[in-house]
Amino acid sequence: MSDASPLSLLRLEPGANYAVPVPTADTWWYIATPEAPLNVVRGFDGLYFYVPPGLNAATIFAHAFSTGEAGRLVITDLEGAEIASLESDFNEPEALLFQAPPEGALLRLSLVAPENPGWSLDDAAVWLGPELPGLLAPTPEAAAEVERIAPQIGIETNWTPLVDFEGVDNPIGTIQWAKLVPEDATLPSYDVALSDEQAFGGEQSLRVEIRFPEAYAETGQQLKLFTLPVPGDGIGKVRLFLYGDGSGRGLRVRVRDASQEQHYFDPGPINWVGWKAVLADFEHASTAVSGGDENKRIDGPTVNVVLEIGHARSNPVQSVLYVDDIAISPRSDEAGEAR
Ligand SMILES: [Ca+2]
Ligand SMILES: [Ca+2]
Ligand SMILES: [Ca+2]
Repeated sequence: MSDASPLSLLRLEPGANYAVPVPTADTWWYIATPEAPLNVVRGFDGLYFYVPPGLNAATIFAHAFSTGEAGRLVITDLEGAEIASLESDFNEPEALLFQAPPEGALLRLSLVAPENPGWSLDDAAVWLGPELPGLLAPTPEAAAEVERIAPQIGIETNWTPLVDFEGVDNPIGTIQWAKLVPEDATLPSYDVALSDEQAFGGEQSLRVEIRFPEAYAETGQQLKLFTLPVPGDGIGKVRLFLYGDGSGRGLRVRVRDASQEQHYFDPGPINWVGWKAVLADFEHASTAVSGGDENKRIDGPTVNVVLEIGHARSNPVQSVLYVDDIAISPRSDEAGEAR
């Protein structure tokens, strides 16, 4: 090397015999979203993230697909007190569910070696649930910036809770099959009720059990759950949490606006087990609109949120699902007015 060459010193820490460039900017973030997970080798000890206000709970996922490779996710507050942890082989993506302070918070996440002596920590992917801005920061100060920068990169943080399924009154007002079911038929059947068996936030959620006969012939059958009218105007996104059963059932989120205009969003099949956020983006994604005032805007003052749960022959004959914490965010072009 000649004397004129710039000299960089890289110190290779034991257990991390590779180097990653550290940005020269004052603050920077790792992307850790469901679409773009943070892929790490041998974990990390301390990255910071921002929990927006208005969440009762939130999720962080890890996936260490190789057998024997595992890890331990640990969430602490900034003083180091543990909030939640999960040790698993993470052979399938698995969520650590934790209680979130309703006022929002800055928290610290680590992926450390598992305590199980038969497991080791090596390759793993980590991402924040879709209810959280999917950015991990090297410092609390950088994490605090996420509230400001998240909207600029399309991450919604401005949620208003609508329905939490607490209390005694069921906010589901109407339940219908899409295809007529004969009155004397015992199947298909449904049982939809408030339940304390599972909750994403609080103590209760909505339990939805549906049963079909073997070899059910009707195609395109769906169970439709309509909320009672809930306040909303200029809605951009609807978020809810659904405890999936891995059944692969179709799911559709609909909003019926005050003019009876129908807005449909298809988030894909229920192919997960456990709690997961479902995000219905009525503003940006390709959604179907029909009827009503045809202005392609979700107009208030009140709307009905509708969940449509499908059945196909490839699906099991019975499912039990849970729904919790429905929230809305305003259209981006109206967000200033709504704040
Ligand atoms: Ca594994
Ligand atoms: Ca609840
Ligand atoms: Ca409309």
